[in-house]
Amino acid sequence: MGLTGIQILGMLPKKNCKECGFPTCLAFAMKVAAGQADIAACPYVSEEAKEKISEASAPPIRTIKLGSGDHTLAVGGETVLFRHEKRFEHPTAIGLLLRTDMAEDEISERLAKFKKLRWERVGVKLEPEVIAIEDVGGDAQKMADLVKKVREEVPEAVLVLMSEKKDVLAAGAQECGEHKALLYGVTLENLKDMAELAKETGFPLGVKADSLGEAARISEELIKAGIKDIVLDTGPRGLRELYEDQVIMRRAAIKKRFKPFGFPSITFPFRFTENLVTEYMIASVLVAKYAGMIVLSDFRADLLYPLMVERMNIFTDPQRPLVVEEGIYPLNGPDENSPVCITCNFALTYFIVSGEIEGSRVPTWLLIKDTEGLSVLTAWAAGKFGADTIAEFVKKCGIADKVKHRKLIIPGYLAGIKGELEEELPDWEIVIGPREASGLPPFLKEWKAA
Ligand code: B12
Repeated sequence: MGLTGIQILGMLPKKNCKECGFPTCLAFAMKVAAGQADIAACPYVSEEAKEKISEASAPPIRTIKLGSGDHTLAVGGETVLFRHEKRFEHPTAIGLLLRTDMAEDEISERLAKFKKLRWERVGVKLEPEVIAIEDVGGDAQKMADLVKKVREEVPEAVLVLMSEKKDVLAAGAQECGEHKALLYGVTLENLKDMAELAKETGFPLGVKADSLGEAARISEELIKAGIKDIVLDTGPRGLRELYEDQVIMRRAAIKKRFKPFGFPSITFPFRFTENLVTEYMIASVLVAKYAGMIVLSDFRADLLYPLMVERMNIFTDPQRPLVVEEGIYPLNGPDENSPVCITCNFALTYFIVSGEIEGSRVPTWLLIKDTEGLSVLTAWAAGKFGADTIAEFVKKCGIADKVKHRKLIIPGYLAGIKGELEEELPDWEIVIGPREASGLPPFLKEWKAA
């Protein structure tokens, strides 16, 4: 169980030095207990206390980091059973399968798909992250060659290397260098060898079990052997069992703090069907309940896209609205005579307004002001989209250098701030636009710079 703020305070040196960034040790302890500050920020806490507090405040499901640098992928780190209790932390990683016995052409075709099948939706990138390479035949050189090819052609991909043979995984790991791959294939038989390999490489291990009980046993043995980074596969028995395993592991880790299940899972839906559509349906269940990683037998745009959208929706933070970046958005190729509109950075508002402007084909500058994801009127009511903040943004954003005229079109719902805004921006004429974005196309077509 986590420690309370008072328990943490008891372990601090209580100097109230403020070096942690908080005014008192008590305030700092409360933040650490709430998971909003890291105990390492205290320069005077003893190593022993640091370890105890870090351990107690660690998420019940360990965060496993794979890859390297800009291409680091985190899985796990979950703290709740249901998203509305707080949020889910790390989206289920989606991967594509390669096998060491696949023909060159097929591998090239798959790598091309991996690079191509990515989208952007409401400002969020939808991208697969993982390539899993399965050893067929136990040839270490073949594994090394394929890992090398994948690293060269898609350096952004995080790798899962699949084999029950230590030398095959070691050869693949060698080609990864610093780019941490998941070494998948730990069984009761090879456990000792694999634990050694994990220690040599510093790479996480993937458990390959035949049942929930066996997964717990292997996990327990690995923990005893000093392995910290583990990913769990409970094995292919049936679809129902697969689903139940995910739920049981999540519940046991979060409700009972059962350590052997305190790790993310990896799943392979193709083991349950030969039909690709069914495979993606299984994957969609696993995104919702609770897979850490899913490896798919193949990528198909029409199946991958909805899976990615589902993942995006489940892993957004319910307490934070989707936002777009503050800035100047040129729509339909505007020039120095084109109209200038302003709106908030709530993604829903942005996509409605920009969609209408794009549809009108009128070249337009759209200014997006950061309102912390609130809609026009909500932001106004919250003091984030009033005359003062809009004026400040218009002055600093640089739009005055892009247009010759000085006319700013504001949302019709903000008509009430016209006078105040003209006082704040004396060089600008404030034009009240229509209330609804659907009124923008006829409005813009009528618009004249002079
Ligand atoms: Co509120 N909220 N809300 N709210 N909220 C409403 C906005 C409203 C109108 C409800 C009411 O009383 N009738 C009032 C504002 C009253 C007023 O000022 N006239 C209101 C209030 C008072 C509040 C609170 C202050 C309540 C409180 O705490 N006392 C807080 C403030 C938040 C804070 O302090 N942090 C509050 C909170 C919320 C939550 C629950 C957080 C959500 C916020 C969700 C979000 O913004 N991300 C919330 C909602 C959902 C709403 C609600 C129901 C819908 C807002 C919405 O999402 N609209 C409205 C009621 C309503 O509007 N029916 C109340 C959809 C988006 C797309 O609309 O941004 O306005 P939009 O964009 C449209 C137009 O403005 C136009 O096109 C878009 C589509 O047509 N448009 C244009 C947009 N940009 C541009 C640009 C140009 C140039 C043009 C021409 C047109």
